[in-house]
Amino acid sequence: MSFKLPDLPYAFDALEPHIDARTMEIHHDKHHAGYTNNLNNAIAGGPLEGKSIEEILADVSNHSAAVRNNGGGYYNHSLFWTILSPNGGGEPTGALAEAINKYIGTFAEFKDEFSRAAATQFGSGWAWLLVDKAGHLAVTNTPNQDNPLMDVTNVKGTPILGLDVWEHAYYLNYQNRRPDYITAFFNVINWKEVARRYDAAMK
Ligand code: MN3
Repeated sequence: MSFKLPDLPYAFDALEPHIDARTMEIHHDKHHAGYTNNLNNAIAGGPLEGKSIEEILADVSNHSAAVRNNGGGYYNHSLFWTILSPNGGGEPTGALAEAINKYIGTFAEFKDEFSRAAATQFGSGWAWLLVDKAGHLAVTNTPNQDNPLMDVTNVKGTPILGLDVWEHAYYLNYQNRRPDYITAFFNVINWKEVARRYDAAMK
């Protein structure tokens, strides 16, 4: 097997009350596990076997829908678990905070823009904060399991923060109230990890 389902870096109930334990368990053990298995099946014995997920996504337009959907699902959730933390919330500091101020606005303006991107993604998808090729920060959203690493997306770059707005990410606790889930998400963002990803993308 090429790709391995990463362990959650905290307990299923660690993010309560913002994200409930049952949702985390199903999301990680069923959904993310499914994307990982399906990606491995889709690339088994072919030219993509042994490539990094970043390499695969960079020219995903040349690959099957199974690779696009499951490769995206594998990558997106692997990032998502790391940018959540029971000790999260608050605001970023340092170089990341300065870049948000420079390219987006105040933290409150960033929160509004990111929340709007998440709320207005029709159907299933993701909201992103990314570093583009010029080293600027941008907010965007993508449908399904697409992400800014893919050559098929409009706004390309390295994602450093992502929010899953598929119903499977929030429906048990929030039902149709996606805006409440988005608000709660800000209480568990691991800004230390987002800043680490920002620094890595800027290197
Ligand atoms: Mn999901």
